[in-house]
Amino acid sequence: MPSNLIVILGDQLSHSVSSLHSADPSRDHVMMAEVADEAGYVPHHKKKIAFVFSAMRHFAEELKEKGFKVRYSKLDDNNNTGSLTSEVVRAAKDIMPDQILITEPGEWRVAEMLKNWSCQTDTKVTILTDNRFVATSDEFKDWASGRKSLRMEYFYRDMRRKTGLLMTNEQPVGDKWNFDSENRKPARNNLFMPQPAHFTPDGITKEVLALVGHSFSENFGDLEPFWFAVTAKQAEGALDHFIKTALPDFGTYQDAMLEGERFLYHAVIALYLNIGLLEPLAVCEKAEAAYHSGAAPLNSVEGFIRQIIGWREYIRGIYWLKMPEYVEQNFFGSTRPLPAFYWTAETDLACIRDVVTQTKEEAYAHHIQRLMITGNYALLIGADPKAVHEWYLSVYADAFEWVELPNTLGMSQFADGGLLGSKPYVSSGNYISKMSNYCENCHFDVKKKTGEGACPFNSLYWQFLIRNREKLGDNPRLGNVYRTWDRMAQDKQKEYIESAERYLETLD
Ligand code: DLZ
Repeated sequence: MPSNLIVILGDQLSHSVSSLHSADPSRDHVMMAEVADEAGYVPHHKKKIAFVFSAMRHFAEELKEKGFKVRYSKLDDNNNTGSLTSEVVRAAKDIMPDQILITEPGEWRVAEMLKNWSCQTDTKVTILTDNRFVATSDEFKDWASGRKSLRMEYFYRDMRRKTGLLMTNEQPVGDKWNFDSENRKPARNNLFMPQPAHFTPDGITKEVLALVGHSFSENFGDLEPFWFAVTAKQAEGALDHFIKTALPDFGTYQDAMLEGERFLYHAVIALYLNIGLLEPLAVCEKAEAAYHSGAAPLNSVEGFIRQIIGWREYIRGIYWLKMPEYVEQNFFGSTRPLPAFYWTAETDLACIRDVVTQTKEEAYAHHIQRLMITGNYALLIGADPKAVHEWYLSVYADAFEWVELPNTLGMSQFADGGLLGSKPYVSSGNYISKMSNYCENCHFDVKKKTGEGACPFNSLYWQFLIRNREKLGDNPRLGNVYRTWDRMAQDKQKEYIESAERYLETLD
């Protein structure tokens, strides 16, 4: 049998990953590398870098315990050459393997990089399918081919059939595929608020925190307190804790927002799934078991499972179907730079201040904060979608391009012109006021539509729809909205447009 150099990337930290399937500790070498290029291609949040490095180091230790020879480059090793490619070249030269083995990377940029490895090392490179997803990218391409519309719902139903999750005799449990009509309730302040499981940094994590604090001192975000899980065992604990304390109300309050309540009933496990500490199917099976044992209701469990085998898989399929052109999409031709307060949180808008502050402190915000606060605002002001994408990719610990890019560019910014979503996710202040308590302590008045002191979302909402009417006017889901505008008195329309334009000038 040929000897292998098995390359494990920072988001491939699963013992079941395909590159390790037939690995033989007595014959093969594993290599992992902390490199400046991966840590620096966008200005990642300090906590995100610490999370990835600490989980990588823990995974390397686990492999060593299994008897593997692990060649691990720490970021501050003297001979670390700073890129994945140059570290692979260096390792291949020292180890002289018969072949280099790697599971396909999650990101197009890295997949391109890999194409040069064979000639740069003069060694055969074998790339294996990533088995940690329910559908392979080729299966998704087959599903997508010939379809007029690529809506998630039908793909999701196929994934339910494929996995058998929440199915009885080919029928969905509860006789419906989707229970969202029972979800989306606003939260009240006096609700019991569970918190995600916290883990105390051990020696390995402390060493990483010192390294990141020193090497990335200028990066965005607070490094400490650091409480993320960094091993599969801890991540499993975080999942169990979520299922016990928050899953029952996950569905009901999925779209709610409360100032200072950073996690509500969300799982905060995407970061663990996305680097391989949790397996998607095993996660869903645990949630399904909670439903069958009566510990969690169907609306919550179905909504949770849909996020994982529906949305997450669908988004990955779109990424590989549409890259590399996808990242360049800009349907509205938006060019405005992202306001500085996306990094500083220094703004009078209470909702943005709250979301950016928690993003800075936690490297986390939940999906409705990302979609309807920072995403909504960026879309309304006409921010450059690529700048918005780079912000999301940088600031969230769970953000890896395959999942973040379609969510940001497609779902949130409608920059793909409606491939992913049937209409842009924009709202006035009214939606924010209904779903949160942000407006109660805001400098701006959400009830005031235009003029001094009015909530900017109100006029920006109409100005966005009007300035993009040529592109959106035929959208059937916006028909009512445009009819409301057309019925509005002309002087009121003028006030909205002028108010928004005055506000936008303040951003210039
Ligand atoms: C996100 C990340 C960071 C910050 N650092 C590393 C690293 O030093 N070494 C590594 O192998 N991977 C890292 N990653 C994850 C990679 O960027 C990831 O493999 C690609 O995004 C492909 O999905």
